[in-house]
Order: sequence, then structure tokens, then C-alpha cells
Amino acid sequence: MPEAHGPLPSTDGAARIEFELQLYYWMKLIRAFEERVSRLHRQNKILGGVYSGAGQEAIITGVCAPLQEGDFISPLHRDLGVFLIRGVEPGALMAQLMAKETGLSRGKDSGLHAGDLERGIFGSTSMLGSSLPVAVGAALKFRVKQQRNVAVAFFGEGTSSRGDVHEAMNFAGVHKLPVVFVCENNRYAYSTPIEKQMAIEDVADRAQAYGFRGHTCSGNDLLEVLDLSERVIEKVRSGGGPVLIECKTYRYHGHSEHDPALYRTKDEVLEWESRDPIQRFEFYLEKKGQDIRHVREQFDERVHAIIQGAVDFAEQSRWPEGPEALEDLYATPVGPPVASQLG
Ligand SMILES: Cc1ncc(C[n+]2csc(CCOP(=O)(O)OP(=O)(O)O)c2C)c(N)n1
Repeated sequence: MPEAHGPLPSTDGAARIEFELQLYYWMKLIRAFEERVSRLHRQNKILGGVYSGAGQEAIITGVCAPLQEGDFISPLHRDLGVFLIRGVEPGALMAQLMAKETGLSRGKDSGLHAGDLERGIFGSTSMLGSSLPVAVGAALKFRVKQQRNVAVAFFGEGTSSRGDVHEAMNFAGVHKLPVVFVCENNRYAYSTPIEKQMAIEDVADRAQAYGFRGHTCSGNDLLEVLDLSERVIEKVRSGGGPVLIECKTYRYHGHSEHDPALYRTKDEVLEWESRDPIQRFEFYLEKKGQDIRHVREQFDERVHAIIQGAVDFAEQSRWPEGPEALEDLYATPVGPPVASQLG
């Protein structure tokens, strides 16, 4: 059984099966975490909106698996899985969603803006697209400091039509920065279908205008995402300049839990559910000789225990006291005191 939050094993030889089981585990954990959060939201236990990424697990898993320590990630609102796969304790993440003192921002914010800079996760802001220039800034830092790291910026196809995205990609292209742009194209930006917000078929085509490569892949096929991201990330890490990956996918839930998504037909949802990334990977594992029923049972049990532990931890955690709202807001000043501080 793979480690819950240890480093990802390499992909060669005998380690391959362990690695694939690890990937399966991550997808199961992310799906179960998301589904539990949706239930908790209905029980009024989550503070703020819930933007489920159920159905999109293969993208986060496939893109994050080849990342290394020191890499920088800016997730979008639907990417809770990034936190789990980068090793944030599920309890701390759950506490963040419940705005408890043990959460990442010690109860100051919802899950939407959560970040963990120690693990290289930038807390996104509400303005869609504004995190891409930040990721590009991180990539510029890697360049200046000659660090062999990459920045990864997740964004939706709706976000791709924002001005900040253009500026970020243009700057990254001009300076050939080590950044991977990952578009999670789930066909809807809130209720707006893709054909109503862009006049081309593939977001990936836009990369050419910034002077770098754009690739498309099925975001519901973990092996396809992984194969592409492994190659791309290695190239970007080795100084090849930015790359755009567009993953075609679908979100099972509405835009947020308060959106019944009546703008989609039942048939369309059904069609995409039949391409479920987890079931697809199970089929693959079975074909490779795994006793999938046994593996599934084992993982379900383990994932359930982890999530129940996270919920218990968050529920038992205390709410922050009022005055704590003023803590951790500003960085501790560094350098010599300014004249006014000298008395
Ligand atoms: C600049 C800006 N415009 C609009 C919104 C409201 N809004 C939040 S999420 C969202 C949909 C985003 O769609 P997409 O980028 O495709 O990502 P998805 O939610 O589909 O994963 C919208 C319109 C916002 N937060 N910021």
C-alpha cells in the first residue's frame, strides 16, 4: 500500500505498479474528499462556497505527480486536490473549509483562497486569471535565482478569456520562463457554454500566439495527462520555456453547490459520467492484472478513515477568537528601523 503523503515513487521498473496504485489512491482520496465536502455544505458546516472538482481528478493527479519539492502551484477554485496531493494534512484542509483555528489561514478565510506557501501552493484570489501573473512571477524568480523549479498555473477555459491570462502568457513567452499553464476545460464557465465565450475549438491554440507550444489531451484519462505532463514538465524544467496543456474534462456538479446546473442536459452529464476518470483507471489496473475489487475495497476503507479523521479533527477544533483576526496580516518588518521607529 503506498504512503499517504510521502514522496511519489519513480516510474521505472518494479516501482511502476506501486506508482500507479499511488495515483489511483490520490484520485480516490480527492473524489471522496470533494464528495464529503459537498455533503458537509448541505449540513451547513462549511463556511463559504463549495466548488466541486468531482470528475476532474485525473488532471490534478497527472499534473502534480511529476512535480518536485520547491515547485510552485497556483490552483483554481476547483482544485482542492492540489492541497491533498502536495501533502497538506486532510484535517487542516477540512478545518480551513470550516474556518476553524487549525485551518491553513487559522480561520480567516474560506477554502477558496486557501494557500500553503511552505508547500508552494499559492492562495488564489477571487478575480479569475489574476493568479497566472503570480505564477509567472514565481517562474521569473526561479530563473533569476537559477533554481531548477517550475511554476504550474491551473485555470479554466472561461478564465482563459481574461486579460491577465494574455499578459501572463505573453510575458512568459517573451522571457521563456519555466511555467506550465494547465487549462481545465470543463466546457462551462458557470452557466456559459464554451461556444459562447470563445470562437476557437482549443484553448491550446492560443499558445502559438505567445511563442510556445500548446497541447490538448483528455483530462479524464489519467495516463494521457500523466504522459503529457511528465514530458512537458521535464522540458520546462530543463529550460525549454513555457508550455500550455489543455485538458478536456467535465465537472459533475454545478458551478458551485448552490447551482443546480439546469443549463446542461441529463444526456450530456450521463455521457461524461461514462468517461469517469477513476473507473477508467480501474479498468486499466484490472487489465494489468490487479484484483481491482480487492484493491478498491482496501482503498475505499483507507480513504474513508482518513476523511472521517479529517472531519472529526475539524469539528473538534476551536473557532478563532475575535482578536486573532488581527494576527498574521502583515509580514514582520526586516532591515534597519526607519527614522520614525527610532523615537
Ligand atoms: C474576473 C472574474 N469574472 C467573473 C468571476 C465570477 N466567476 C467565478 S468562477 C466563474 C466561472 C469560471 O469558469 P472557468 O474559468 O471555466 O472555470 P470553472 O469554474 O469552469 O472550473 C465565474 C464567471 C470572477 N470570479 N472573476
